[in-house]
Amino acid sequence: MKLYDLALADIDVRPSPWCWLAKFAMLHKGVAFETEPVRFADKTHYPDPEHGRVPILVTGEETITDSARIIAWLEKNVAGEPFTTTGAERAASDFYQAWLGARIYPFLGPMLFVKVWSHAHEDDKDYFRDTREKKFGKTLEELAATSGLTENLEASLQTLAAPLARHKFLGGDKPFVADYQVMSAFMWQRSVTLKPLYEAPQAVEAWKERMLDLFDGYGRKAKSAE
Ligand SMILES: N[C@@H](CCC(=O)N[C@@H](CS)C(=O)NCC(=O)O)C(=O)O
Repeated sequence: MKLYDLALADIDVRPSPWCWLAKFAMLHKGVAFETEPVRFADKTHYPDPEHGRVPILVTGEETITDSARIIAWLEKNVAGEPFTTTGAERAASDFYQAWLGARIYPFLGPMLFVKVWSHAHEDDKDYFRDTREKKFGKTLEELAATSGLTENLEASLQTLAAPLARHKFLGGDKPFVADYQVMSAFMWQRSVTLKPLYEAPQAVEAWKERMLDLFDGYGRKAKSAE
């Protein structure tokens, strides 16, 4: 199976949180796969240029776009450890995704965009800047200077520390899909810098280390631009 994965100027640096979610999902199911790096601007190498977004999974017979559809496809077609076993887990996964969208990405994104831009391939720089600045109506530098990013992010991580102070993983004794959803945001950060950008509670840091150790250290071995 081939997973199309976004790359920066260094082809081994893979920033996309949605691609990270798909990679964790493949690893969780124990599926052998290779990744195919693609750039932001040139969509001609995407298996579905019209869709123009990654991750895209090509299985041989099927081309599946969107991380949520990839996860649903894996759950249906691949035996092995399920991502969720109960309705409560599926509801919790929906909650974490909404929480990421409301309480993590709005603060982490503005912190990271300039860094992603600075490490993007020269051919991608204008495209990345233009698309993000149009979306947010501010320059990347203005976004990075938004007041309260650190404070807001740190407050959100205090919330994440509540389950992680009592459980090894968000899934309890073992990771379930929400662990991958949340860790994917931190893999985005890690792909551009290993330097600390804010303070995280000890319970969150310890969980991150456990997540990096999973699957023979797949996340830990991933290359960072800085
Ligand atoms: N909902 C989609 C989102 C995919 C997405 O937005 N991917 C971004 C990378 S994180 C992308 O392909 N960006 C290419 C671009 O900006 O043109 C999913 O979950 O797969």
